[in-house]
Amino acid sequence: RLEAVIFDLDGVITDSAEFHYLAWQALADELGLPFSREKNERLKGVSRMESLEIVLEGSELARLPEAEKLRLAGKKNDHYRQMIGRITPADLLPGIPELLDSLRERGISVGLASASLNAPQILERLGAAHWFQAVADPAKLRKGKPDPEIFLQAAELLGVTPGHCIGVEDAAAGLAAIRAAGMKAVGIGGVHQPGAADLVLPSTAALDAGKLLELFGH
Ligand code: G16
Ligand code: MG
Repeated sequence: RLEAVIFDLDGVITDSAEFHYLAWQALADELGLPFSREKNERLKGVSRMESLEIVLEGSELARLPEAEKLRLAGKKNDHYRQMIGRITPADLLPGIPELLDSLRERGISVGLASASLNAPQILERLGAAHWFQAVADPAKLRKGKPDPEIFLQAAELLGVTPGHCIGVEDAAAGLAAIRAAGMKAVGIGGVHQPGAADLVLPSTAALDAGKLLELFGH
């Protein structure tokens, strides 16, 4: 029986990737480092400090002491927080409000498994916090996606068995995390390897409760 659906945030609930991109671009410009949309693709679903390592790659700044790196990550986050201050409920991706309403009507629990430390504020800005019974805390994790830890933490907070959950993700590392957690995986975006997910949909507009229930034979 399907008991819970656990969502990734960026790329599934809202498109915060664009703001992450602009914030990293601003930091790279300040540091005089090259940065591009191609490089930004590698940052999706990756933690802030791991993202910084990718941004600094190939530059002598990659050898800075940890305290300096934390300061640079903080600068990126200042840019990012300024940008997410402009998010409104209109930034929910297509079909998401309808899906979350329908899961609630059916008594299916909803959780969030985002690597972003800013996720609670983004849910507030989107007016979406009321749909989520649990939000995993990435600060409490030892390992990021593709490790299953974040999805398992969300399931535990919801009090559900992983085998009765579906995880929804746009990134390959996130789909790997869902499958390693023993959950059914739904991939958004249509660029996923065969076998990466139990169901792949081109966008959130194609996602509905009926398709999720079908994965459990309902
Ligand atoms: C998101 C983004 C990543 C970002 C990470 C950490 O993950 O996809 O690009 O680096 O969160 O964000 P923050 O700097 O706000 O803590 P997800 O898991 O929601 O796709
Ligand atoms: Mg994502």
